[in-house]
Amino acid sequence: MESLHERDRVGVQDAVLLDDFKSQPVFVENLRKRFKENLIYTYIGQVLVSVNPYKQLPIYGPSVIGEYQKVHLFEKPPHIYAITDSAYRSLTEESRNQCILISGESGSGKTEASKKVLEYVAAVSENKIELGKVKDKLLQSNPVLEAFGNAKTKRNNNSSRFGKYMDIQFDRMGNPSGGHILNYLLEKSRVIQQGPGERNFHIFYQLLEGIEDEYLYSLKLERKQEKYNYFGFRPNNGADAVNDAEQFKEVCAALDIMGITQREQAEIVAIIASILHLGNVMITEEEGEAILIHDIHIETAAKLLECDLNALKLALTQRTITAHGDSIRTPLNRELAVYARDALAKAIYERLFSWMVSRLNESLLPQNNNLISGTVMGILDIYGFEVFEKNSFEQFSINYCNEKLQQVFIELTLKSEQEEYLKEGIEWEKVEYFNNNVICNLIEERYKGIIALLDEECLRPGEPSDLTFLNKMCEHLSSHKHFVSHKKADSKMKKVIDRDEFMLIHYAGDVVYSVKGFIDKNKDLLFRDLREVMSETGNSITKSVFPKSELMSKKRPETAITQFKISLSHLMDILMSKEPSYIRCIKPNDFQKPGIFSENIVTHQVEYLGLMENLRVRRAGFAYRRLYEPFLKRYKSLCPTTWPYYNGTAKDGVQKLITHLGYNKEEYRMGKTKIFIRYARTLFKTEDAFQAKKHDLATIIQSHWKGLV
Ligand code: AOV
Ligand code: MG
Repeated sequence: MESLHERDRVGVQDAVLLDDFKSQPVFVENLRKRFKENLIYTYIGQVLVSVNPYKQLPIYGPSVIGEYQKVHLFEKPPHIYAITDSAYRSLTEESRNQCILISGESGSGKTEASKKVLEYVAAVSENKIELGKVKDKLLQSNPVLEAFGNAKTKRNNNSSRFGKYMDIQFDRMGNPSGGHILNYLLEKSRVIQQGPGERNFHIFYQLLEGIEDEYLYSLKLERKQEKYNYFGFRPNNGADAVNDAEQFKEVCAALDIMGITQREQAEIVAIIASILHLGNVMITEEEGEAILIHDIHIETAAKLLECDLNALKLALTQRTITAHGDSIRTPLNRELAVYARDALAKAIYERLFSWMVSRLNESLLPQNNNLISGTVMGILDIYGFEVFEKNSFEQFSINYCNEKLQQVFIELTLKSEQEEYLKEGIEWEKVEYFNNNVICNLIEERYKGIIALLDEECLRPGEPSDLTFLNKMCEHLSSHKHFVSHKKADSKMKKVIDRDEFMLIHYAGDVVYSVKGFIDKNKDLLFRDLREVMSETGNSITKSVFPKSELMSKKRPETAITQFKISLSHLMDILMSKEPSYIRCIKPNDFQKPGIFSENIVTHQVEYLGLMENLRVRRAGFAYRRLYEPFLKRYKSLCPTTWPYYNGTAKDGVQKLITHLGYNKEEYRMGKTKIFIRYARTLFKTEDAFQAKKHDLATIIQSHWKGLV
């Protein structure tokens, strides 16, 4: 721990130690002091707060990992390695499944944090050749997923546009034996359109920049980005441009390591190229009927996907409607044909992404089933809360996901901590906190939540439109405290809400959403004719992701948002069943620049992440708690009454043990089933005494055996 003088300069490493722990400015000032000294990590008890430095710091890598190995959380300066080590030990020593929950807004450092966790786990386990392969695969899944699932946004040059939950599976020796990835709702609209100054998914540029001339020529592509309609906005300047060509090499190498064959890789390249060509297919109209301009693009797209050119052209300009057993072909107008073309591009990309995840999962399957211990460490890295100038269905989904994650945080820390004190009969001061459950309900409540209203509108016959959906929301939700319609907005409000917009007061801030596109994006319609053509392609990946069975199915598929809701609810169950560790990421400024600590921006995040409540609960609470039985079992040898023979109750035994150890009254409380220890240092003393005793006993036994020999 730092000296008094040191603390003045660099602040305290655990906010629990702040004199004025109820003051938000004091908390933020502590973060600022540390940030200026490049100390980006601070604890609130067991929760790690991380402030994005936006520069490479020499605080990672093998030697630092070595320092954190098997050292108790509070014995070294705060670090993501310490949190990971603690989770890893709980997993290996006590067989408890773990999950590391990383949250924070867009650009705060979640994805980087998730990589550090993985890096640590890979480094601390044994170094055998066959294990090396598994670890390599776990690590190399990242560049692949980032190439296909990340993009430059206004908030983050490498923004995750999908949610990711990854389980690392362990063998009985505590070594990683495999992994499994779950992916959540990819922002596929980005394939056809991006906001000002933003880019399409990295892979498109990587391919154009990184592929050899000849290969590029065979795909009928050019390096010039302005040639492609699906790159709406040009990169604004080269200063923050990533090195796409170099990254393409890394991605190909990673695909090799993941066991993706050369043939599969060629098919992936063909699919990406075909999407670029599809975007350039020109469509005109004559007497209300769409006509494709026959040119190189449609021809190449068909060739790359290995499908029949005429069938593809037909499916893009006509639609088969089946009624009473009869099929009739009706022509599409230009607008619908453009819609169909874009829907196809988005669907191919989205399905390719899911295919990639399942292919990675295949490659991450544990090789030797006998050795699987069944314990896992999950890492959750989702897209962070985001607000742009224009927010649509995508931001709505992302922010909804963040609301759900905040719920898990509340359930698992604030609420459960307080409930435990009550249950155990330990006296303490109740801490008030904002429970965002009310917003989750507004969004997902049955029959009357936003999702229910949106689905109802999407599925009703007639002409549902974005505006009728908006009206419906205004009608049903206008009295809700967190829903604001343009009618409700008054002059005092900072934000202007237009007639086609609504505002949600999220836990993390107010966001105005435009309803434009909600219905289409939620319906997520891809005409059957196109799915049929795709199911017959020679490109085996495309063929497999558009299965014939889907065409046979009579069931109406769930809407996009309902699928998302179901998968999030499943995710919540997964998270709740594990022992959680938290990393709360904070973005220090809006410029993605090092050295700038904007107090306003940090304060806002501290507020909505509930860090002050977290601190108050923690401060009122106890650093450590344990059921009486395991506590006694571990430390009984430290007291002559409990060792070598003891047959009273565990609670009595613990009381005798700690009295013997000289715990004073302030240091602990006896609950109904658990002992609560206020300070970590008290526990350390006991643990040290135990280790010393164990060592002494081992020496005695050894000399005893030697004497016998
Ligand atoms: P995010 O995952 O939280 O945003 P990232 O992890 O992508 O944010 O971080 C954004 C950028 O900040 C990275 O590309 C790095 O340049 C920098 N950065 C983050 N953490 C560190 C660190 N520990 N050390 C050095 N630089 C860092 V989003 O996916 O947009 O929600 O959706
Ligand atoms: Mg990210």
